[in-house]
This record gives sequence, C-alpha cells and structure tokens, in this order.
Amino acid sequence: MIKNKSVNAWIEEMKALVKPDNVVVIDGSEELYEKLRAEACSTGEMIKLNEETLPGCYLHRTAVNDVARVEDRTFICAKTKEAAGPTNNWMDPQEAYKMLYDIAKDSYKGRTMYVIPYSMGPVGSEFSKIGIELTDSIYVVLNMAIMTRVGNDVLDALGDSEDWIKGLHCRCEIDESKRYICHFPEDNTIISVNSGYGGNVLLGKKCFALRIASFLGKNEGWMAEHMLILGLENPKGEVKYIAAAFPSACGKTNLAMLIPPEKYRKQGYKVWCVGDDIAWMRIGEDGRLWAINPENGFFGVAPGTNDKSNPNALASTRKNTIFTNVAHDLDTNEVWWEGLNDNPPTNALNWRGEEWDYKKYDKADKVGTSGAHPNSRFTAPAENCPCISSEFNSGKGVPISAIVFGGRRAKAAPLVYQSRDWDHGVFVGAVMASETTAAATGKVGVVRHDPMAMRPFCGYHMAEYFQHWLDMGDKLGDKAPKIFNVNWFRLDDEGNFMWPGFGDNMRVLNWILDRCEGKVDAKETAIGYVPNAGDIDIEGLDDVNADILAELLNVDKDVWTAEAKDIEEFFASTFGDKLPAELAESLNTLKAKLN
Ligand code: OXD
Ligand code: MN
Repeated sequence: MIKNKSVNAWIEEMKALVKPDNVVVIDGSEELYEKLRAEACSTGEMIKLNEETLPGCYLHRTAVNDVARVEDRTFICAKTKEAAGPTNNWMDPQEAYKMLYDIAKDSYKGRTMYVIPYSMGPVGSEFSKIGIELTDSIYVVLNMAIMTRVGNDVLDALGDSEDWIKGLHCRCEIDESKRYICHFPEDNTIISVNSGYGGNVLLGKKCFALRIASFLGKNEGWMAEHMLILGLENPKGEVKYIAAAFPSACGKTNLAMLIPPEKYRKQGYKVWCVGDDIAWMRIGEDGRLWAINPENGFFGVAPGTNDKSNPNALASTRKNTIFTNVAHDLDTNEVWWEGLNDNPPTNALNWRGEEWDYKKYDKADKVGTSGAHPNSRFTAPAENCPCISSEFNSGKGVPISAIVFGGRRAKAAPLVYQSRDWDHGVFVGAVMASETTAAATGKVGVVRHDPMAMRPFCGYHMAEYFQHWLDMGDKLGDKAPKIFNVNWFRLDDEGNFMWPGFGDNMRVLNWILDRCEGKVDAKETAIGYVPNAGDIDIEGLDDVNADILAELLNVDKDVWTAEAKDIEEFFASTFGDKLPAELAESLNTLKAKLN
C-alpha cells in the first residue's frame, strides 16, 4: 500500500494510459523477488544457472537489436533546445509527451505493472534521492533490486514528500524505430519505451543518477558525475579517496577494484571500492568535497573480466548476479565470455541463444562470432565485492582528495599529469577525448570529445555544466581536490600497450596522492605537471624500463599543437560564445606555452 498522494495520483494516471492487468508494488521482500524469479524462469525471460557454482544467479538475453545504450534516441526534453545544449538531442516537451504517450498507450495490456520505489544513495541520507519506476519487465525489477535500494523503507523515507523522480518504462514491442529514452528535467520525469537494455531501462542509473541529477546538482549546488570512487589505504592505515571519470567501458570497474602489486600488498597497501560508475558530490561542513556512490550494485562489462584483470569483480559475480547477453555453457549450466579464460565451452549457446562454435570466432566480427556480446554485462550486488569499502553504506560519504580524468588515447595524453589549479583542471576535463566503445550503439574506436566522460549523460547545456564546475571550485577554494589526467592506453609504434595497467595503475595513484600531500615535486610542461623520472615506481615491471617510462610521460610538442587546434575547433563549433572565459583562457595558455 502506497500512502504518498503524489505517487498514487501519478500511478493512477499511468494506469489509465498503459492499462495493466495487475499492479504489484515491490516491497523489497525476498518472498516477492523469489516469486518473480520463478515467474521469469517459467516464461523463459530468465534462465536459472547452476545453483552449486553460481548460487542465486540468472542469465537473460535481450533482443538482438537492443544490446547497448542508444545515444541517438536519447533526448533531453527541456523547455528550450538551448537549455538542452549542443551535446544533447532535444525534443519539445509537449511533443515528446504526446509521442511517448501514443507509443505507451495500452502497452501493459495483458501485462503487470511493477511499481519500484527506490533510493539512489543509502535510504535517508542527505545525499540520497528517491525515484519511482513503473515497468512491465521482471528483468528490470530484479536488476533494480540489485542496482538500487528498493522497497517499503524507501516509501517510509519519502513520507508525504513530492520530491521524487517519476520513471515510466514500457517494453512495448522492442521496436527500434520507436525506441526513445526521454528526460524531462523540469518535470523530474523519465520515459523509456521499446527497450530492455540496462542502460536504457534501469532508470535509476544513467537517466536519473546522471542526466536528471546533473541538472538537479547544478540548481542545488552539488555534482553528479560519471566517476568511480576508490579509497587507497597506506601502510599506516590512512585511507585517501580518489574519484575518477572515464568514458564507458574504459576500465572504471577495474580501477575501482584494483589489487595492488604484490610488493605493495606486502607493505600493507589496500584499495577499497566505494563505487565503479557514478559519484554524487557535495561540499561538506568542513568545506571539503564529499562523495557517495548512489548505486547499490555493479552493472559491469563482462568481456575481459577474469581472475587476473579484476578478481574482485569476478568474485562479485559468483552469487546473486544477473548475467545479460553472455554465452551459456549447456554442459555445466554456467556462463562464459571472451577473456574469462582460455577454455571456451564446447557445447554452448551464444548471446543470441544460438548454438555456438568458438572456433569460428573472428576478431574482425566480434558481434557476429563471439560467444558473449562485447557489451554483455553482469549485475552484481556491491556487498559481494571482497574489497567493498566500509564507507559504502555511509550516508555521509567520503572526502575526495583527487579527481582523475582519463580516456583511451593511443598517442596524445601522457601516462599522468596534474592540472595547474582547479580552473585548469576543469579545462583538462573539458578537453577529454576517447575512442568509442561497445557500451553505446555506433562505430567503435573513433576518437570523440567526451568532456568529463559526461557527454552522453549531462542533462543540460554542457557550457553551463563547465561553469558549474568552475563555480564549485570557487566555493571549495583551497580545500578543492587536486585534478589529474591519466592514460593507461598509450600505444607504441607497433600498436602494443606501453603501460601494463590493471593493478600496476596503483603506481600512478601513489604519485597522485603524493602530489596531493605535497610530498613530491613535478616537472612543469605546457599541459601541466608531469612526474619527474624516478617518482613513478617501475621496480618489478618486466616491460617498462626508464626509457619507456620517459616516453610514456613525454609531452610531444607536435602532437599537442595538433591537439590544441582540435580543441579550439571543438570548443568553437560546439560551444561558441557560451564557453566560459576560464576555459578559453586555459586554451590560450596552452597554445602560448607550446610556442
Ligand atoms: C555504463 C555505461 O553502463 O557507461 O556504465 O554505459
Ligand atoms: Mn558508465
């Protein structure tokens, strides 16, 4: 029973529109989830996996045309096109409602409406916000139950308040030509139709916790960012927190759960994961920037996850996890994906549910020949993660010492550099560019500008978003976190990765924290501060010697002159006069220093 009047009124309105046969309110109880799991298995929507080796785990396959976020069909329906800005698709809100309601009309006939009351952030924390998602998909209910905090205690925390986010999801016919993911920031509303893929339909995640929340954050003076949060514990037992923004499928989950190299582990270093995808950050009473992870689970990319690349993520998926679009081993009733191990199953179905022959795998046609889709996912409870931070459920958040930006860049960006100050750090984030990945539909491997890794997720005009960052810096003053950029993906002339990445990224995090504490000097270059040779520990690395490290840290004048030109074009063509003066000034400084 829902008592909140505004919630009830909206549910009645939506019932009249979509006409469900029944309505079920998700109370958060295990009995109800068990009933739904059984129902989903009976219809084939989910497959129960081996209870001995993967207890509580299920497999789901989306429609073949519905395997990633659809950025070209994602809209910010602000009152004006200008408010949505140049990086978003825009639709007039009245037109959008009309179009969406026409599509959604009667679409729950013969189906059940599930009402999901959920909290982004620990229930009752001052950071947290509440949403109600209506869906006709049990898969969505069970994923939301992992990714967010769901149930009656959320309704209790909401009380009579009208401060909550509406989310309507209708599977309809999974018709690509009528697929729309629409956000109405001025109405706190999200409507998603004709999709069943996580990023499009788990409305608490990208839609609410980034697109709507970034807009709320601007108006309310806080930040919603596409960032992991990790705590690095040193041998003295002190933990310092880092928030890091990388585009989708560039290793946020791996960095967030990093296992330090053995010699560091022996000294007592540890990494604690607070979050792997989203950070909500506010200025605390002490004037520092504090962050929470609003999510409750990990919606991680499966391919490439293994007991070397990310043992903590793999361990997180060993129970109570939902796998989407991975291969199904029919002999063991387990799951498999490319990069899990070198033993692909010989009697298996691929992500489409067809018989699959691993010997026909062709790197040039991954989607067509792989067992698991390149964007196949696991939805795993955060509490499963062996390195989950003791602060994970703290409503107070964690204080952030450093903000790190990064992308997939074959050449330009050095392994690590530090911005000169906060405003220059905003420039460093604003000029981020990265090669595209399978997390969104479209061509993979094309370099595109992705400021702060927020291009697909900023719910308003991105120039105003830059201004909001600058304003936050003014408020934080000398308590502001230091800002860095990293690039784990530098290639040599033969196309090989020059830096080992994964656990060894800890060597770079150590330099970052040393800089925050003023423990090491650095070399000033045109783009910012770069480590002095000797300050990045490469002891014990087989493939990185002093020369390679020097190359990794090199700021090439020609490459950066071309980069500056590209940034200038990007700024001019995308933001024109709306670009904050501080960013134009940073670009001028870069050009002057390169000369
Ligand atoms: C994600 C994404 O799923 O960024 O986190 O696409
Ligand atoms: Mn993401």
